[in-house]
Amino acid sequence: MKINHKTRLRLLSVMFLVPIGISSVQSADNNLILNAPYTYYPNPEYSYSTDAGDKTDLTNGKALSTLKTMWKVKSTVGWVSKPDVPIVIMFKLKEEASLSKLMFNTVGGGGSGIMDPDIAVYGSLDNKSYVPLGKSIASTTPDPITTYLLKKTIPLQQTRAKYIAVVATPPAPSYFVFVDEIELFGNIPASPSSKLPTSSNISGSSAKDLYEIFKTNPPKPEPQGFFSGVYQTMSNLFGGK
Ligand SMILES: [Ca+2]
Repeated sequence: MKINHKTRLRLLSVMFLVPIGISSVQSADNNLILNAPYTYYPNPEYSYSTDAGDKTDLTNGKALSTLKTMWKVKSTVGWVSKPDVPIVIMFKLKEEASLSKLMFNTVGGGGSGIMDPDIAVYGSLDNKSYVPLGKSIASTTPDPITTYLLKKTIPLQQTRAKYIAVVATPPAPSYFVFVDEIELFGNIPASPSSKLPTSSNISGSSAKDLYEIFKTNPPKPEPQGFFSGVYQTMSNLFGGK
């Protein structure tokens, strides 16, 4: 069979493009909240960092990599909280996703009273009931001199969710929360095997709703991914969806 030039080009396209297409389907996780809007409660109020950019600073794809004094730059979002009072930041994804991890770019060490906060992550399918997905405990032993940038990673066990709440609880002595980027890695559409309980005893539809809950009942220090792991195990045992 004689193959003309045009046909040869088509064959070459198929040979090279098909493998590329397959590899993109199997690609690594994406940051699902890059440039995405978000809500928070309470409003940030730390004087050196608070500005109109607080509405976009957390998902603009820019994270500090050299400065150690995160709280002095406008690209940061900062809160001065009170003992055991959380900061709640919420995201709505375009569709349900399988989530692998959340990364919270903050600062710690203890210098100037700056400690990294506890981070608890909750997920929901309906924005009515939220389920704990994972947690990262605050570092211990504050150093009165040292500060450093810190990217806290919370594994999310491929759990399915569309709505995400990040609950940051600042530790003593000064109760600060500083963050300049939050990244949420996973895949859309969600894997058919990813799961999330459809109800829980944490009910709310806004950052303020969850703030009111956790203000009086702070997130418990569960091991990372504990609840999703338990759910997956129970689901496998009882054939749940
Ligand atoms: Ca800012």
